[in-house]
Amino acid sequence: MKDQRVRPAWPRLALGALSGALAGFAALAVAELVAAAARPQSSPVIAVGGASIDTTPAAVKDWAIRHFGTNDKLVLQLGILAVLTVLALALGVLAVRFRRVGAAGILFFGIVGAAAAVSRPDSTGLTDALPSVWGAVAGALLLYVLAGRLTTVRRPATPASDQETEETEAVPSASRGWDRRGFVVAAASAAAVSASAGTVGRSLNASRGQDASASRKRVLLPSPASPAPSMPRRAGLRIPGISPFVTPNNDFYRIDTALVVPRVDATAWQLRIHGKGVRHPGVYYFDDLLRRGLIERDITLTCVSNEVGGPYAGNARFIGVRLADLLAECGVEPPSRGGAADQLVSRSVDGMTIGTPVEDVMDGRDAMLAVGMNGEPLPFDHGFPVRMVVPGLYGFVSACKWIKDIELTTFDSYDPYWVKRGWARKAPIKTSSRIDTPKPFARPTAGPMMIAGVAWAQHRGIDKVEVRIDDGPWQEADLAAEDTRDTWRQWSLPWQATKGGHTLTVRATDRTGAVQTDQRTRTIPDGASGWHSVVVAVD
Ligand SMILES: Nc1nc2c(c(=O)[nH]1)N[C@H]1C(S)=C(S)[C@@H](COP(=O)(O)O)O[C@H]1N2
Ligand SMILES: [Mo]
Repeated sequence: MKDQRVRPAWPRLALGALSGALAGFAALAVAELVAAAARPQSSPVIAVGGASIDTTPAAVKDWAIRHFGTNDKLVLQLGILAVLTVLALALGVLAVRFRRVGAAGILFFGIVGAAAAVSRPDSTGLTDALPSVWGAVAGALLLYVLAGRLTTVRRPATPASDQETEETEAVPSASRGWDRRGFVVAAASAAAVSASAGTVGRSLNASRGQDASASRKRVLLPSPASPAPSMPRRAGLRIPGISPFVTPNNDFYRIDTALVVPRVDATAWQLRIHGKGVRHPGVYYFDDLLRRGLIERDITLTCVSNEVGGPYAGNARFIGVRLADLLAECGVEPPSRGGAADQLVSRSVDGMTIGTPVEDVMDGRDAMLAVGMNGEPLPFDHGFPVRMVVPGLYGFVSACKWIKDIELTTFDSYDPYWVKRGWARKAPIKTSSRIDTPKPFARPTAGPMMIAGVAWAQHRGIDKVEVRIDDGPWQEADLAAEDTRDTWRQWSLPWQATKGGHTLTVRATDRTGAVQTDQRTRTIPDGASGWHSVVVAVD
């Protein structure tokens, strides 16, 4: 039998693509609205994004951090939206001929989003599937209706029979063979409804964080029972271009896997301490912590993903509860005194797990559950209401933000998040130094200038910094006064710059006498090593 269908002409295919895009937009808008009303983390874009962060090989993630820095998450979300747009356009074109198939395609992606949301580590159950499901149903219906307008013949004589048919009838003329008015009305109303769903979702989302913001504003940090040793006046050099000794909160690097920054209401927060060898498991509330004698310390944090010369290190004044005291109260003993657990696993509200040696947090160093940073409650980005900070260890093995649970266990029996992805179980911070000024490829004029930067070897302390110009001898730099061995030290070296290209290289020696190695290693598995060099062209 001869096929009586009219092949859809390209303008209709284009309108099909438009329908697909509108349906995809509607699906996402409805999903965002439902997610905003329920839980922002259950939005399909966030869930799929989170799942892709967790399954990205360490090398790719490292590459993304290197190229996009802290914008990596934005790039990921834009990438997901780009992929969804292409899929939606394709489904729209498909729907011009097979509208059930097009609609089913949207439902299929809804199922993918729902599965991702339900299987996230911080999922609160099957209800996390709802945003994807409702979004997909809305998108599928819309595509079905729009594609219907594109394939329906409107019979002028009987307007009542505005009944959809699956393209089975021959149409008099391809250009007149579809319901223009119906399409325009449906498309315009869909766009309007989606836009308002998006707007309502936004404002819902904004108001959701209000309890958390209000609880943060109400926090009054007590003055510490044990204040930070007074910072030597000469800890901060006044050299243009050098990293300030204290990193302001707004400039402090942020590294985490959270696509939506958790906004935790401090009044509803609690921390559980339990596990192997915990004789008195405990639950602590935020106010409990504030009522204890707090310690205040300057501590330099460093990310293991920091490349040689990279920006992921910052120094802040933290205030919080000494972790060893809490653990002792719960009856925990370190392994060296016969304790059963050698690994402390901290869990965050967003499902992160971080493993820290129990011995390290109980060896007398200022490991703490921090509640404040540089004189204010922790910023949301940096873990409000409570995070862990352990001097001397990279953040991925110590600095759990938005912490809610501490479990004592063993390294043999449990691998936390990063270890499962190929990073080291234990990772003390490597002795490092960085040239802050001059910047790479700077073009200073010949004459006197300052070479300056920072060096860190947390919990060992920096003893010496040396700078080499081209292949010259190592020259000892001037060190700013040491605040504590848990903080970085600024250094500087005056230089008579001569015309031409020069390579400046820096290396540090820590207080154990170990000289920073020139052996270059990658950041994976336990941190980059090697000397930082800067090439300049002096005019
Ligand atoms: N909940 C949670 N805590 C986390 C992380 C994370 O991804 N999620 N990243 C860790 C890493 S790798 C580092 S380097 C520090 C960074 O802390 P900052 O963002 O406050 O600088 O947080 C640590 N704590
Ligand atoms: Mo990190």
